[in-house]
Amino acid sequence: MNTAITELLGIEYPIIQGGMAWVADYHLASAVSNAGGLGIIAAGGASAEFVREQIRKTKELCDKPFGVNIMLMNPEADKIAEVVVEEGVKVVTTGAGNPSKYMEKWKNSGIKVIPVVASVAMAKMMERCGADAVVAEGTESGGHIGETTTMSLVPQVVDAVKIPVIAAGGIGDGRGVAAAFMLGANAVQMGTAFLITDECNIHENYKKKVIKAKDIDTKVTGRTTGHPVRTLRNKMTKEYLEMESKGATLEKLELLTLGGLKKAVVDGDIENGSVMAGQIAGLVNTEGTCEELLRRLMSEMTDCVCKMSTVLGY
Ligand code: TUI
Repeated sequence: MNTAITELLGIEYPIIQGGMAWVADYHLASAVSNAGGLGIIAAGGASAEFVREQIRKTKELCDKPFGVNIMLMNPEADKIAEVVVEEGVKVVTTGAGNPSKYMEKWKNSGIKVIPVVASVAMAKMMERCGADAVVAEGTESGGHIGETTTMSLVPQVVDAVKIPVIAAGGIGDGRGVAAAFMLGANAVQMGTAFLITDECNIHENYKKKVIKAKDIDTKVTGRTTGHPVRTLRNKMTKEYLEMESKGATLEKLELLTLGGLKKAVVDGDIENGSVMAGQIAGLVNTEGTCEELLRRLMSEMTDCVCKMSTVLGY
C-alpha cells in the first residue's frame, strides 16, 4: 500500500507504533520496523545516553527505518535532540510540547520531523516550522492527552495543512485504520494495540489489565492541573480523582503519580501505578507478534473497505 507517509518514510504499511514512555524500547521498535511498519523508540523521561544505547541496539536488530519519540517535558530533551542527530536517526516524533526550537537543526540533518499535535493551531504552526507531517492525536489516546476527539480533530487538521496527516487515538483494529483514511489521514499511529504484542516487554499484569479492560475503564487524571493523563482505572486513579475533586495541591497530586508508569510497566503494580492505555483498550484483546498485528490490521482494513463498497452498491 502506497500513501504519502509510506513514501515519505520508506515503509511498507502506513502504520506507526506510538512512542510510549517506558514501553517502546529497542525490542518493540525493531520488531515493528522489521514487520514493515514504523517502530519508534520512546525517550519518555529517560536520559540522553539511555536513548543513544536504545538507538544503537535497534540498528543492530533492524536495517529498516525507525524513529525516536522525544517527550518534550523531559529535562534532557535538549541533549536527546542532539543524540538523534549524532546517531543518524531518520525519523523523529515529538510529544507533550512545541519542538520549534529543534526544527532547523533536525531539518539540516535530513531528519523527517513529525510532531504529535492535539489541535489545528499547533498543526499549522508545525507546518510553518517545516514539519514533514503531523500526528493528529485525539483525546481517546492513552497517556498525556488533548481535548478534541480523533473523529473531530483529524478532518479539521487535514483541511488546515498541506503536509500529510497521521491519525492517532482510538484506533485498535482495521476498521479504525479504514476510518482514519476516510477522514483524510495518510497513515495511523497506534499505541494500545501494541501493548499486548509478544515483542512488547511490559509486565504481564499490565498486559492482562489491558486485555480485561472494557470501554469505560479509562480515567483522566490531572484535568485541573493542566496535565491530563489517561490511564486504566485503579486504586491510584480513584484516590487521585477524589483528591483532585477536593482541591488537593499540585504537590500532593504529583506525589501520587510519581514514578507511577515505571511501577506499572516494570514492577507490574497495576493498582498503585499508572497503567496508561487508550479508550480502545476495551477492543484490544488479540495477542500475537507485531507482524501478525500489522497483517491483521491491513486485512481487516481491506475487508472493511470492500464491505462499504458492497453496501453502497459499487
Ligand atoms: O505525548 C503524548 N503522550 C504522552 S507523553 C507521556 S510521558 C508522561 N508521563 C507522565 C505524565 C505525563 C506525561 C505519556 N503520554 N502525546 C502526544 C501529545 N502531545 N498529546 C498532546 C500533545 C501536545 C500538547 C501540547 C502537543 C503540543 C502541545 O503544545 C503545547 C505548547 O507548548 O504550546
